[in-house]
Amino acid sequence: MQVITVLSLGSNIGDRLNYLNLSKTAIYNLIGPIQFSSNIYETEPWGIDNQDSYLNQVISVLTILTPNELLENIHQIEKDFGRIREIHYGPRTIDIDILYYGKRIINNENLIIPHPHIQKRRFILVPLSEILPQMHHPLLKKTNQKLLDDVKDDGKVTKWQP
Ligand code: PH2
Ligand code: MG
Ligand code: MG
Repeated sequence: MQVITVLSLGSNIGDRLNYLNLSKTAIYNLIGPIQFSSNIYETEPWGIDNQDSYLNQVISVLTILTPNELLENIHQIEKDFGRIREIHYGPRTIDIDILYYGKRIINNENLIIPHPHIQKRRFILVPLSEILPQMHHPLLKKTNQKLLDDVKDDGKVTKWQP
C-alpha cells in the first residue's frame, strides 16, 4: 500500500546544499517519488548553541515501504553520506527524520511517529507548513499551520539563497 511520509532534512557540516541534494536523489531511489519539497531554510541551531547554522528542508514522499523498512533505508542513506552518530543534537552532515507516516501513530523502542519534537521546532514547522499547512497532526489534532502559529520557539528561520 502507498503511504505519504513526511521527512525533514538537515545539514550543518561541509557542503550543506550538496548533502541535501544528494539525500533527495537517494530518497527517490530507495524510498519513493517526492511529492512536495519546501524551500530550503537557513536555521539557527536548536538544542546546542555552539555549532554552525543548519540548512533544513521538509519533503513529502510516496512510499510502499513499511515504517521499519523506511527507517533502515534512512539510516543507510545517512551512513552513505558520512554521518557519524555522536553528540545528541550536535553537528551532522545529513540528518533525515521521519515526521509523519500517513496518519499512523507508532511508539516502540526504535521508532516514534509522529516525530516527538515537531511542535517545538520552528525549523521544522516553517517548511512543513509551507507544503502541508492543512494536514492534521494525528495526536495533537491541530493542523501544521496551527502548530506553527502556536510555537514558542523563536529560533531564526530564513529562506536560504545560495
Ligand atoms: N537538528 C538537530 C538539533 N538541532 N537545529 C536546527 N536548526 N536544525 C536541525 O536540523 C537540528 C537542530 C538534531 O537532529
Ligand atoms: Mg534530527
Ligand atoms: Mg535523526
